[in-house]
Order: sequence, then C-alpha cells, then structure tokens
Amino acid sequence: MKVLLLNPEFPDTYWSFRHALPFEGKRSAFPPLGLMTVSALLPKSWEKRMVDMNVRTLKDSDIAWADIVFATAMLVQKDFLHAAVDRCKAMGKRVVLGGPYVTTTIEDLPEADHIFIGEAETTLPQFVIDLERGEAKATYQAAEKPPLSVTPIADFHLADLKRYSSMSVQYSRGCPFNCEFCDIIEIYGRVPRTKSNQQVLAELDALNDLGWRGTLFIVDDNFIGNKKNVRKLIPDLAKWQREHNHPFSFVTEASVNLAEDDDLLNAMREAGFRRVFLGIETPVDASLKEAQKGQNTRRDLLQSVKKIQNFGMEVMAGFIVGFDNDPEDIFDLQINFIRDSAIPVAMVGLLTALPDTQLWRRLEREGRLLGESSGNNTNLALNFVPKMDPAILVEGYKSIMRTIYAPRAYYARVLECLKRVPQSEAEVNQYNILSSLISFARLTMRLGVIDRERREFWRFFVTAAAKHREKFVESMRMAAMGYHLRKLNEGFGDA
Ligand code: B12
Ligand code: SF4
Repeated sequence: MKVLLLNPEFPDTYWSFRHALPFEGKRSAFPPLGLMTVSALLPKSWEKRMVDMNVRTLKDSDIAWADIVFATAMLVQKDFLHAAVDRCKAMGKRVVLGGPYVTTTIEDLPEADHIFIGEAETTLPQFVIDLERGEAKATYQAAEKPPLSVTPIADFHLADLKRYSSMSVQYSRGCPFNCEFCDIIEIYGRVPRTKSNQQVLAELDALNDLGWRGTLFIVDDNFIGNKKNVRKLIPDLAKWQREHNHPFSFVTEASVNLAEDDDLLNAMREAGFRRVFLGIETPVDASLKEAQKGQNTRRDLLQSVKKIQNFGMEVMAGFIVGFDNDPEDIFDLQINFIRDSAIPVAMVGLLTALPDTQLWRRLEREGRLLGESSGNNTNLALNFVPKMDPAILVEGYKSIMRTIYAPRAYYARVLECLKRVPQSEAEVNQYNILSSLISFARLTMRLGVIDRERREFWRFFVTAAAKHREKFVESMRMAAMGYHLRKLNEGFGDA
C-alpha cells in the first residue's frame, strides 16, 4: 500500500512566520506532527510519502503514486484542504481525513471516503483491519480518549528537516482549566493525559539521531496541565540534555500559574526552556471572569510575566479583545499591558467562537452567532455580534496592532525583554557560520537597507550590540519576528 500524507497550505497568520522565515532560508516554522503520528500508526510495511504543502508543491505525480491519501487540517486550512481533496478525488484516489478541522466543523466536509473524528490512536489500527477485510467504515470515532502510552514515536524522518525552523514533540493533551472560548477542552478533554518519560526521551533520541539541533516545540495545550507528572519529567529532560551536550532549546505553552512555582521554573531553566507562550488574554478582571479564566484573576499578571522572564524564559502571549465586559478603553489597556510586560511577540486576536465551545453554545442561545469562523483570529472577521459596536471593535483592534508593532515600540519591548531574561549560555541553533552569515546579510539588507523603518532597525542594532552582545543572535531573531508581525498588519490595508 502506498500512502500519501498531505498537509494543506496555511494562510498568512501570526504563527505562519511567513515574513520572517525567508531570512533563515526556511519554508515553514513547524512540521505537521499529527500526520507524522498518523504515519507511525499505520503498518510499517506500507510505503509512505509526506507532502507538506507549506514547504513544497503537491504534484500530480505524488497523487498518481499513491493508493490512498491521508490529509489533515486545522480550520484555517479548510479552503486549501477542499482544493487538495478535490484534486485527489478527481484522480480516483481513496481519501481519508482527520485532525482538528474535521473533528470540530459544522460545515460540509470535502468529499472524502473516510473521516476520523478526534484522536486516532485506537481507531486507525481498526481502520487498517477493516480496510483489509473490505469493510472500512465512512466515519471513525473512538468511544474514549486514548491514553498517550499508545502514541508511537512520530515518523520524523518523513519531514525534510532543513526546511523547518523548529521541530515538535508532544508530552500531554488536554487542560484542567475551563475557559469559555476554548476548544481544546472540548477536543482533548479536561484531564490532561501525558506520555511516560521514556516515551518523551525516545522522541528526543529520534530527533537527535536525525541530526536535529535547535528549537524544539513541546506542542502541549498546557505543558503544566498535569503538574505532578511534569515535575517528574523535567529532571529527566535536563539529564538527557546534559548527556547529549544540550542539542535542543525548548519552547512550550503553559498557563500563567506557572509563575507561582519556583521549583518548576528552576527545573525548566535547567532543562533548557527558552520561551513559553502564555494565555494572558486580557488585563481586565471582569472579562477574565466572563471567560471563566479564574487562574488569571487571582494574580498580578505583570508580576507573573516578570517572574517567568527572570527565570530565563522569553514570554510570548495571547491577548483577546471583544469580550462582553471589555470597557471602552480596552485597547489602551491592552497596549499598556503589552508594553509594561515586555512581551515582544504578542498574539492579539479578536474573540472567536469556535464550534462546540461553551462560548459557541452561549452565543447560540443568545442569538448572536453569525456562522463558523475562518479559524484565524487575526483576520478582522467577527463570527458573532459583540456588545461593543463592531466597527469600533475592529478599529480598536487594528490600533492595538499598529501601536505594538510600530518598530520603535516593538524594539523597546525586545530590549527590555533581553534585559529581564538572564541566560548564561547562547541558544543552540542549526546553523553553521556560513548559513548564519547569509541569514544575517539577508536580514540587514531587508531591515537595514530596503525597509522604510531602517533608522529604527539601526538604532536597535547598535543598542543590542552594545548592551546584549551575548544575545546578539537572539536579538536579530526577534527583529525578524517583528518584521513578520508588522507585515501581517500591513495586510489590514491601513497600517
Ligand atoms: C502545534 C500547534 C500549532 C503549530 C504547528 C502546526 C502544524 N504545523 O502542525 C503552529 C504554532 C504553527 C500552530 C498555528 C496555528 N494554530 Co495550532 N495548534 C498546535 C497544537 C498546540 C498542537 C498540534 C499538534 O501537533 N498536535 C499533536 C498531534 C499528534 O495531534 P493532532 O494534530 O491532533 O493529531 C491527532 C488527531 O487529530 C488525528 N489526526 C490528525 N490529523 C489526521 C489526519 C488523518 C487522515 C487521520 C486519520 C487522523 C488525524 O491523529 C493524531 C493522533 O491522534 C494544537 C492543539 C492540539 N492539542 O493539537 C493547536 C491547534 C491545532 N491550533 C489551532 C489554531 C487555531 C492555530 C492558528 C490558527 C492560531 C493563529 N491564530 O495563528 C495557527 C494556524 C496555523 C498557521 N501556521 O498559521 C487550533 C485549531 C482549531 C481548529 N478547530 O482548527 C488548535 C486545536 C488549538 C486551539 N484551540 O487554539 N498550531
Ligand atoms: S488555559 Fe488555555 S488550554 Fe486551558 S482551558 Fe484555558 S484556553 Fe484552554
């Protein structure tokens, strides 16, 4: 059996890093871990080929080669998924779909032969048996969420590693909190399931053996969702890093209560965690309460961020506007918070109602839903009727983005962040001297020569070189990120 694994294109979003990746000569930030996991769940004897359409085009010869096509997608990829499935079906192929989009959507799915709802660890092996018997069903959905002990090591070798800026592994699924807008707890549940330490270390071994060096994203919904287990994991991660000469720098996502746990923060620093993405959402208490985000209301959020930064981790964070309780000055409050917290990379989005979330159900009851969202919370589209005048909300949102990603404001946050985040060793990366020089030349040409904001870049460059020489590579990486986020804003048309 010949299997084609397909990841459709992503549009230009916050996380696509599309305007920053070319400096490094990369095509995409992360490989599709779900597909590589699906591959590992299929029989070893089946031949597999993966086409991530974010790093290379799908050729007719790829489709012609395959007996069966397995495609994944998030909501934001739906149009590209439909187009890819149409091509495969037109060439007479059997198509299997899975992943977050098909799991949660209420819209018509593409014309696939088999649909997998939810996690596939227990359903895929059954599908293989059914297929061999000629009895494969149209829809598969596991009765229970699988334990992660049955998740195999992903088939990392299918990814063309040199085209990505980061690799991914997963330790846990699910989150114990109960945020109203969150679809994670609907898809993956509120009881975080974890892998064993041995499983995680075996995945690190696999990536190390393939020669990967540099950023490794632990793609958990909330890395500290199961604190008891994570406390046991981190010392093993640190030991593994020491024994292998620190090949990886870890990035992950966590809830803000990470700040209350000095031991955990210390252990994460030891293990080589360099960046953490927090769900801050808003500095407004009433909006946090509305969002059922109690874990953020009981603390001083600015102090929490500072504390995590002091443990050697850059903080990235998600922010939302559009809550019913947002006051009129919410836009200034968000801008001030982002400035004062020295969070350079802030993902600010309009509140979005994702299908089958508590928010979706409430808005439906209140008659305020306008339809399924595009899945991209930064594209100015509202899929519900907000309490605030929608025009004011969208304008205010744009003003946040314009202000925080104006070069002077952005570089000021980066410099403050570099000051706050002590790091004893330079971050490991995948580049040799030549490729680093080429990246540096591309960056300075674009930001320091071509770009109209070049004066701000050189001002930043000089300060970073003088005050943070040991973190110079890091500061250039941040300059590239700022450029991506500013370009994304220009897509709004009036930035
Ligand atoms: C890592 C991650 C990313 C990464 C990398 C994505 C990539 N290249 O794959 C980055 C940071 C780029 C990212 C970006 C975004 N993401 Co994201 N991301 C995740 C995260 C945290 C983990 C994904 C992952 O690797 N999981 C591990 C694998 C093993 O799990 P899995 O993919 O679910 O696969 C399993 C099953 O779904 C199934 N399966 C999956 N595919 C297939 C296919 C077939 C054929 C079959 C049979 C089975 C199957 O089998 C697997 C094993 O059980 C998830 C949350 C989550 N827990 O999954 C959010 C999540 C997928 N992301 C989400 C969103 C909204 C986004 C963004 C739109 C955010 C934004 N506004 O910019 C962007 C869009 C992408 C882009 N590039 O622009 C949503 C999707 C919601 C939806 N219903 O579609 C999720 C669910 C999180 C959330 N609620 O916010 N994301
Ligand atoms: S903390 Fe994050 S993952 Fe957990 S429920 Fe809230 S939004 Fe979802």
